[in-house]
Amino acid sequence: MLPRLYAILDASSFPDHEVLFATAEELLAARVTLLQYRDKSGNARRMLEQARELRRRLGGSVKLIMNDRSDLCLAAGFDGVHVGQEDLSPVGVRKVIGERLWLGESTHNPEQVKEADRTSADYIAIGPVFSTMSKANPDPIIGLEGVRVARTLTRKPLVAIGGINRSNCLSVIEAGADSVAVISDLMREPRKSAEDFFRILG
Ligand code: TZP
Ligand code: MG
Repeated sequence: MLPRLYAILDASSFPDHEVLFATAEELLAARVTLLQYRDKSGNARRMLEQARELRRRLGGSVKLIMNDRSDLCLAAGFDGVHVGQEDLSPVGVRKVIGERLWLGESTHNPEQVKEADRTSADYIAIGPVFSTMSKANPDPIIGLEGVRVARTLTRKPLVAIGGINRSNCLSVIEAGADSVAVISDLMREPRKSAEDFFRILG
C-alpha cells in the first residue's frame, strides 16, 4: 500500500543543500513516509553525498527512493529506485538492486502502462496529469482521463504525477490514482503543505 502523498525533492529546486535537508526534515515532521530524491545534474558524487545525508537525517521511518540511479540507491542505503522510459529497464534495475528493494517506473501513455504492468515494478507512475514547470521536455499532458484509463490497465499501485497540487489532488485520487507525487506544491511551506495533502486525501 502506498501512502497518498509521494513527496519528491528535486535538488535543482534548492539554492543550497541545507535548504534541501531542512525541507526533507519538515516533510518528515508532517509524517511523509515516501520520498524520492531527484537530481538531473549528472553530478553523481554530489548526489551520493546528499542522498547519504538524507538517509542519515531522516532515519528509517521514511522510504527513500532514488531517481534514475540503481547504483546510488545501493550506495546510499536507499529503499528503492524510480526509473523512466530511458533509464535502465526494470529487468536491468533488478540485476543491480535485487528483488527486495522497491522499483517504480514512469509511464506516459496506455501502451507504456500495459508494458510496465508486465514487469516486476512495485508501482507505476503516470503523467504528466496537468501542466508542470518541474520537468524539462515533459511528455504530453494526460489529464484526469489519462489517469482513469491507466487505472483500467493495471492493478499495481498507481502514482499520478505532474502539476498536482492541494487544489486538484482529490480529483486525481478520485480518477483512480493511489498516490500523488508532488514537487512544486511542497516547496514553499513543506510541512503545512504536506499536512494539507494528508488532510485532503485522508
Ligand atoms: N514527471 C512527470 S511530471 C514531473 C515529473 C518528474 C514533475 C512534477 O512536478 P510538479 O512540480 O509536482 O508538477
Ligand atoms: Mg529517469
